[in-house]
Amino acid sequence: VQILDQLLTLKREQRKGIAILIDPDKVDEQSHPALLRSLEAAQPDLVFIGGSLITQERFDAKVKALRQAIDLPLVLFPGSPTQLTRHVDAVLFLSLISGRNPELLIGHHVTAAPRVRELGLEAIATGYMLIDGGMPTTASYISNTLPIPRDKPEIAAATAMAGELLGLRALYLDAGSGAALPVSSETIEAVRKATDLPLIVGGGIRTKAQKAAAYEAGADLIVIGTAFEEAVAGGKSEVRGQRSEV
Ligand code: 1GP
Repeated sequence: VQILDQLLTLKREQRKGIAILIDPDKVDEQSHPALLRSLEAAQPDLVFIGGSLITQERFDAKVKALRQAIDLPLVLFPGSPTQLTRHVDAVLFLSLISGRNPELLIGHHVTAAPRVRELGLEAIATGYMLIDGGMPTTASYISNTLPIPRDKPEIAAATAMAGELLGLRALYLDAGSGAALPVSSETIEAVRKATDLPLIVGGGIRTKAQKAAAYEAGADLIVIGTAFEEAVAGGKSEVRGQRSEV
């Protein structure tokens, strides 16, 4: 339970954490030096691994190479039950509790459970909540679910409460990768008040102000994917008029 303990410690000590999300399909060994330099600059607490449409065999090899290069805890953020590998410290065992797709509430878990056990991975039961980020994202399209509307913090709060009552150990509020708008402070605050679980927040976070707002509203760990990828690619990129500060 080391990684869950790390999340609980972040929360208990009100030490705001950061996780960098790496899509193994977008990195190869040539890009490792740039990746490592950017990780050094970002100083994350955790590295999340996951994302795109990648075959199982290549996934395993890519994550193994990352494991050898990166001296930080690696946590799988799986996009499908085939994205399991022994070369990580833990897996977010995600239930998409904002949606009503039974495969993502229990089906994939049944498929994945024997392999998670076999690999001896720490599995962190996580209530994953997609929140509308102003545009359709890969996550809402692939999961075939509707996100929780941005302006309905009470629905997010009730969903989070249900997750806690069901025994989940962490919550992840996600506006989806590359979201136009990150999860609102009102939604984060409502969920923070509704539960005691460690709170992970991601999707569309690019600027220092957005990070600070998420922490201020009650996030324990924020997840940065797209803005980090741009930093690795050498981009001090201008996106929607805001300079990426990650
Ligand atoms: C997506 O929360 C993560 O699941 C990260 O999102 O790529 O927008 O940073 P970004």
